[in-house]
Amino acid sequence: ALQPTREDKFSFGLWTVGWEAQDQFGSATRPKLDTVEAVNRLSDLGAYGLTFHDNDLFPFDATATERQHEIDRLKGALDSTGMIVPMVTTNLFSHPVFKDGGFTSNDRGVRRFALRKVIENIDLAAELGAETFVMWGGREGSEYDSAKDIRGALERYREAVNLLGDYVTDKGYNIRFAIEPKPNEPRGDILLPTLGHAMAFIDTLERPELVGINPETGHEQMAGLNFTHGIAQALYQGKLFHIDLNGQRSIKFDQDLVFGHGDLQNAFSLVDLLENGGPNGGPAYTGPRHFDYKPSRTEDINGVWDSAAANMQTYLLLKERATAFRADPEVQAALLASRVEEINQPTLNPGEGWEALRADKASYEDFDTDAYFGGKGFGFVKLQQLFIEHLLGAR
Ligand code: 3MF
Ligand code: MG
Ligand code: MG
Ligand code: MG
Repeated sequence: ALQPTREDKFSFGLWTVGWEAQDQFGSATRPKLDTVEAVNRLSDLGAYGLTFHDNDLFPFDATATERQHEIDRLKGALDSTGMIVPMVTTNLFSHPVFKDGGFTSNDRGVRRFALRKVIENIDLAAELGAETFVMWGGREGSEYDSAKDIRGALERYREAVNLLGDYVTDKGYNIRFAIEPKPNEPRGDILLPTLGHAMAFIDTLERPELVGINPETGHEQMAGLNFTHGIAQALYQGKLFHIDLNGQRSIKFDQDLVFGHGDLQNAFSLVDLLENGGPNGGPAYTGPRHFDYKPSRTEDINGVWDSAAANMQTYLLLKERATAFRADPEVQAALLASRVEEINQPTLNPGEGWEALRADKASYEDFDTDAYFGGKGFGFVKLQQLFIEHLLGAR
């Protein structure tokens, strides 16, 4: 069960295993990884998909011939392995031209260039059969409140996403967009910093049904938020179009650790939600399990593949543990005692409005508050300890 298969739908960004490990303070510690090698090795390890930014595959200044050459090499590797490209995204952050943003740069010429760069890349995504197009606006934001008109920038963001919605609709592409929130880094403050901000923004679009979110574990945790809660809300609102799984240890720079190497308890509740939180205890999410992590700077190429395998193995271990947790009669009894399912019972009776509620003395005048809050507890700690025992493999 711990050997990944294609059915598990594990995918990796080309920029993850391909990261040469340059950081703010030091140069690269690994050589460039070839695309074909990345596809072959990920396929051998049991992944089903590769994702990429345009400039992970070919350089920013590639000629049309060079670009096509790299695309053809990728296609060859996909054909020979059976790997697919479920998602494509655009690099609107590496080149200096994007230093004040892509869709929301104060410079209108840059905004038009950014839109064109995305459109060219959407054609490639469609050609490769990708169904999700991620947009991470890492440079959309500011360091200084005086430097950016935020309402104007949101209006330009909206204009851009609306145009891209027109594009895929007019072209008849089977592509949906997923906005990836992040609170900061590289900008001091990034627009659409959390999944909640992003979902509220999506509501303002002309084609909201075409746009969802791609939340990343570490990004929400950088904002001090509970990733599992956020994913649950995204599912509730039908907006979980894609997911970036990784590890983060508290509020600091974006660590991009292996999935589970950060907040392991939250990773466990997340896998339980994704795998068992759907109808009749089945999966709540059926899309790619996409890893957006960085093999640590200390690792050589063997460490890269060890870390890629670790992401998938940890996910499958947590999935196995979550199944055991749900099947344990003691857990079921504890869930019942904690009344966890009762939240799904409507608070009002069928057809009841405020007048009937006000007329119901049992709900207020005669409600025995002491019986509930003076006496019996909810038993949540006992339940959580069972959760921990399962996570630790003690049951
Ligand atoms: C940065 C990211 C990005 C996005 C990517 C699309 C460089 O923190 O997470 O990766 O994930 O642009 O998935
Ligand atoms: Mg990250
Ligand atoms: Mg990231
Ligand atoms: Mg990401």
